[in-house]
Amino acid sequence: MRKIVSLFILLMTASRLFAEDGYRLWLRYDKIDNSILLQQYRNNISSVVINGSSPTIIAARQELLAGLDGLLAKKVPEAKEIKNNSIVIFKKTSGFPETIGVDYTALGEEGFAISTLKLSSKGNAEDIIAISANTDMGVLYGVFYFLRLLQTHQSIQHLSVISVPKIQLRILDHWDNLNRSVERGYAGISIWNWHTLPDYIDQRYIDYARANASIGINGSVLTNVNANALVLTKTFLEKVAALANVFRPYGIKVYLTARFSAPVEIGGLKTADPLNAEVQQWWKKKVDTIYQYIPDFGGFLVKANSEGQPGPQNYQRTHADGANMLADAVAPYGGIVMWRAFVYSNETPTDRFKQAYDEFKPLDGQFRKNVLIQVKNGPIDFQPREPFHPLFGSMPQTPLMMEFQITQEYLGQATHLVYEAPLFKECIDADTYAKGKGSTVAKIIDGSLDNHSISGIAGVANIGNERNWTGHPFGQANWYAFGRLAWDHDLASAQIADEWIKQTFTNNKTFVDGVKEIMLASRQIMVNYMTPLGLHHIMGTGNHYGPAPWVNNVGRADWNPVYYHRADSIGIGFDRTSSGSNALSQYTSTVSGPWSNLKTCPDEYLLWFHHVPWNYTMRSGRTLWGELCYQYYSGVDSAKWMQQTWNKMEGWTDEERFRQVKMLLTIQEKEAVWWRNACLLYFQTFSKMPLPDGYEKPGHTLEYYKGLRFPFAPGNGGNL
Ligand code: GCV
Repeated sequence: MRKIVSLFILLMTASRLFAEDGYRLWLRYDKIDNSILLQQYRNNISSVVINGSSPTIIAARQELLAGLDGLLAKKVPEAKEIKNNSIVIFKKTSGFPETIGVDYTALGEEGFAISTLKLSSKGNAEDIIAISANTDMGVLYGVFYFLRLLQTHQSIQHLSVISVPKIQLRILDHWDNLNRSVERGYAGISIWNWHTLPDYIDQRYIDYARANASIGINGSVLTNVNANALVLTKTFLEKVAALANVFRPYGIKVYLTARFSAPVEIGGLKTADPLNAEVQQWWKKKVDTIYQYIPDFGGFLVKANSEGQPGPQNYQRTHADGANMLADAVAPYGGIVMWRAFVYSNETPTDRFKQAYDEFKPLDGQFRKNVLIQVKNGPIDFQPREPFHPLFGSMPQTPLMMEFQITQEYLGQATHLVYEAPLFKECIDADTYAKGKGSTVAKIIDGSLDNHSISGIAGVANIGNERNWTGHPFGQANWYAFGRLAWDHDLASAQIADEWIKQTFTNNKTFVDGVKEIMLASRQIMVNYMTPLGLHHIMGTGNHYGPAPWVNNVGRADWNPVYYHRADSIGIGFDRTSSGSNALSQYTSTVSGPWSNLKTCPDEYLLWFHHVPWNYTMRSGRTLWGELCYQYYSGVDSAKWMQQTWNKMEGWTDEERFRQVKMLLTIQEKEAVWWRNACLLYFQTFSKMPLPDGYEKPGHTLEYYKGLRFPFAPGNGGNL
């Protein structure tokens, strides 16, 4: 009996040792489980030859050796000399080996080449795989790419890869507070442990850098845009420097958020007026100090005169005055300023949709060369579906950065499986027609449409200190997809999903196909059960959790859902045509033309732009009310389908994550029902129309849904 108990304990311990907790993300490097392929790879990789000794090359070496050890389940020796089937990694300028026929001018600072070739060594022509670049960072990116080929079971014969990022600044924005709470964070507290920094370097910092480098992210804004000036004090700069030291070998620069009133709050000045000489001097000195601590500091991200944050308008100055003052301070060091266009004011009587454009478009051409204007993907606020922001295409003289939200503030937070690549792609691929057909948002943010010398894209991170980093295991896919698209916005959502699943779970075809299907459908499914037909901003107040289209009592008009859906006895939706707020006039006529006309406006944007009668006949032949019901109900049906499809995956992946996702999909389905019932019961008080026959009746009354409270829902951070 004792023996059986010990065996049981041993087995339990062993299974715990190998438990798949998600910490390794997509960098798992487990043994290739296809024996034929494994043998081929082993035959093709006999040794590794590494030229160089910089910290970045050391990181590349470690990654490559660890990756090969794991994937091939054998120690691949490091060799000094090239042999047959060596993998050779080197920087072009190292002069090793002399020439391999790669056009290095095309690779720039971060690109890389991976080539299968014959190289002579001591008179023999050896078959090798060369991973080379102009810079050490290019080499590291190449190593990650090569490991991905193995992880996703691709051929490594006849390689001829050239990969160059399309956008220069590929940044994660952390909305992390100094007390470690994370605004709109759903995966625990901040990974930055300010209390134990700078002396304690958590392994997570290194793994964070590895994960980011593996997908090409090269910047990290450590702090919340609702900023705390204390991060600019020496006590914190020392801690920031410690993180920068960890990230540097991985090509990641650190950035900080600059609180505009810092000169007053921590500098003892009476004003933060950007045109005041003392204030300018204060920032210059502050920047000098920052660069003493962090010589490659990236620059500042600023939220100003938005949602209560201080800014230049407090002193009757413009956003350009504010941004330029900071830009002048960081310019001598090569730093940049990312100034956010997310501005709207309750006091301004115009539609919130229009306000960023109204404020920023007139400033085009007035910003310094090292300023980028960071624009959210939609004009309101990261909703499940938004039309692209009208500033894209409207400020040709200014580099515009994209700001996506990876964290799922409005997308079911950390309990809904929503794969965001299709959402990102929809926006990136949108055509602004600013310079005729083909003037896509992608070309604006990569700088090619208007020939800008800097370009950038940011994603608000979904990372916290939960063991698996993102709370929902599929949240990792959104971090991954952001990085991959930031590197190459032409990649397809399906390809990104495919490679993420293979690296994160398994290459098993049944699993890959099934899960990919769920992922690719998930965004539209969520739109259907939350905000179909162009509804937007109808979630709970403050925590933004769950449905609350009835809220009409928040202090500011533009924080109330009723401001956005405008339901009344006639119909529903926000008239943004010329007979309404005329926000559509902010787009080129090629874009606004079809959207302005009720008959040609795509269904998915309908209620963004039109107040539509309840009995209006839709393309489907249903009335608007009927269509709304149809979409909400099909959203719930599809959420059920996601569960059923996932259930078929049992046995194809580890039990631990299988069960985790299964439980989360149950929550998602329940919440989809909640969204559907609460919204339809509420809108029915205006439409006065019945639910179509055959639809399951809501399980509760509208009063019940209205009475639900969630005082401790995560991510609120004390802000709306
Ligand atoms: C960081 C929305 C969010 C806020 C966020 C703000 C912003 O309003 O709810 O939490 O604040 O956007 O992007 O600045």
